Amino acid sequence: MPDSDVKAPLLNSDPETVEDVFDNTYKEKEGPKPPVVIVWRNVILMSLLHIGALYGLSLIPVACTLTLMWSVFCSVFSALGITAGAHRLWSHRSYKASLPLRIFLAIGNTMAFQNDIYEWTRDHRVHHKYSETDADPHNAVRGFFFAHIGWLLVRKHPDVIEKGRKLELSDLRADKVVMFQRRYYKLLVPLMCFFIPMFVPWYMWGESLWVAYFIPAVLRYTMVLNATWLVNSAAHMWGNRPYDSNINPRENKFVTFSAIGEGYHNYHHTFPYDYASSEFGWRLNLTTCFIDFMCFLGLASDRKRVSKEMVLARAQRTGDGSHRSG
Ligand code: ST9
Ligand code: ZN
Ligand code: ZN
Repeated sequence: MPDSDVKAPLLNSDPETVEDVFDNTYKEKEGPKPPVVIVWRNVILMSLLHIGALYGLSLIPVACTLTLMWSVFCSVFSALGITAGAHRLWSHRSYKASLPLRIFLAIGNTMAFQNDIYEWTRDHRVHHKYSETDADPHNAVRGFFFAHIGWLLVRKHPDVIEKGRKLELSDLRADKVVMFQRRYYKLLVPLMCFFIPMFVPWYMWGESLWVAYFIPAVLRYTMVLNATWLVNSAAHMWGNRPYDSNINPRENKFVTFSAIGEGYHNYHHTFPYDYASSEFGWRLNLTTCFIDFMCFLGLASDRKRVSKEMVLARAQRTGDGSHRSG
């Protein structure tokens, strides 16, 4: 792995560090919890989306090979818009990206349709800072279903909004790409998430509009959504905790595989500023390969990385004993 510009980790007091470090001074409010308010519009839309995706699965045998290849391309492109974009770049600032790369990632991110980058990042920083508490948007203590999809079907806990409003987000407001995407999001999402994935196979190689809508658009969107949600659900419940056994996030191989490198979640919550989101560089980590390739092309720089010594020391101090170096 090229590491010419890989930097030592920043200290929490470094001005470049974003607010993604766990705040152990926050205490959940005592007394009864606020009532759960179901948003039926979201329940209906998410149900229809998942029924459409199941139908899309049944159409795979009649789809052109090129359509299936295009669906894989759209999956990887939209996934990178989340992993390399909203997550490692905008939420954690774990490396720097040039304008063309930020535009590329924002397009992929819009294809992924997981709320705009500003909203995604705000929710994600609040997730790291108040993990597994009322102020965590997808608090995994409330169970697998809530952490996976349930949190998008109900009104947020007031503490999420209260704590989220106090976060420092000026870096996002200063990024023209982020603010442009936010401003035109309602227009750009139907175009990038549904229309383009459907139009290309129909126009370029004569796929039926029906198949082109249900496979590269609906099925691909639903699969990337679920792969992402698994990081919040499965990777907060099942797996080892080699780096910090005091926190819930785990190392989960299945999630790592399906979320192109984002399942090393015990490592990630312990060292959120590491651009590789893992101790092991390229291993099962397409996102890290992509960021390194962008550095090679001169489109990215300043990758932050945690040293081996620091990882080992932390694993010995707070890990669950399952750490294997190398
Ligand atoms: C989706 C997101 O799926 C997925 C994110 C997953 C994150 C995973 C992270 C894991 C690590 C990375 C791994 C990546 C792996 C990728 C693998 C790929 C293969 N702070 O929202 P409202 C304010 S989206 C501060 O309506 P309600 C807000 O600004 C799917 N303020 O709350 C507003 O204020 P104002 C598609 C906040 O009413 C007010 O509060 N999208 C915060 O409770 C009300 O906001 C959907 O389905 C905050 N954190 O409704 C949309 N939050 O009025 C779903 C809110 O002043 N969302 N505010 O502007 C909704 O419909 C609603 O948000 C709701 C809550 C019903 C869920
Ligand atoms: Zn994160
Ligand atoms: Zn997490």
